[in-house]
Amino acid sequence: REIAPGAVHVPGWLTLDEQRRLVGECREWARGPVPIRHTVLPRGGVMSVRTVCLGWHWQPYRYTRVAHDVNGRQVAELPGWLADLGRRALADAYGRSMAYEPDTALINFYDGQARMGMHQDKDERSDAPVVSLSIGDTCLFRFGNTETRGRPYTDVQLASGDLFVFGGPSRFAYHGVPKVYPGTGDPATGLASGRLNLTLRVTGLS
Ligand code: MD3
Ligand code: FE
Repeated sequence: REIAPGAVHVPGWLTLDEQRRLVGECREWARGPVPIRHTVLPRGGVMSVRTVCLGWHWQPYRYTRVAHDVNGRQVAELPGWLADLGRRALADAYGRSMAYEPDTALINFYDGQARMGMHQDKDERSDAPVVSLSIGDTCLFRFGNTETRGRPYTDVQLASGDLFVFGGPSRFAYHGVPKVYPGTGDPATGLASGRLNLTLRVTGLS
């Protein structure tokens, strides 16, 4: 389950009930105040995933409270219960409880064609771990290294309910999602198709 130092995969961590609740909440969060959108990159590219943010709004490549790139509204707050879930996730993955105060969640929705290229997450001013929860269709997740976008990397399938924590030396590793496998999710989660990924992060901003 430890894919690399600080990178821990816990398959099937979320119960079906927890997944159903998260799918329902994601549906609400996707409606606004800042609706879910395809992020437009500074050079004009459009990301194939759709993203909605809580706490802080991510726009490449910084966090703001106000969504200048969407509708100028302030993003919804990060609910306390979601930060609690993040603490429980971290404790289960690492086998010990730690202080952890995530202040933002990024929720990505992948349809069957969506991908995420290899990148590092370095817009946060903190090296606190990232907690990732997957719901819906299984994907191919590529976990690389901190030096280059390319090899060596480890390919892992992330299925519905899986938890992944990225801390320590893995926090700034390259990673991406080269493929989603349509039709592999359980409709009982409430998600008929596609994949949801929730990440909890500490921005280090105030
Ligand atoms: C490893 N999301 O939102 S989650 C992202 O499935 C992102 O939507 C992917 O990469 C997704 O930035 C991958 C797993 C993940 C998230 C954050 C990480 C892996 C990470 C940060 C550092 C290292
Ligand atoms: Fe990332």
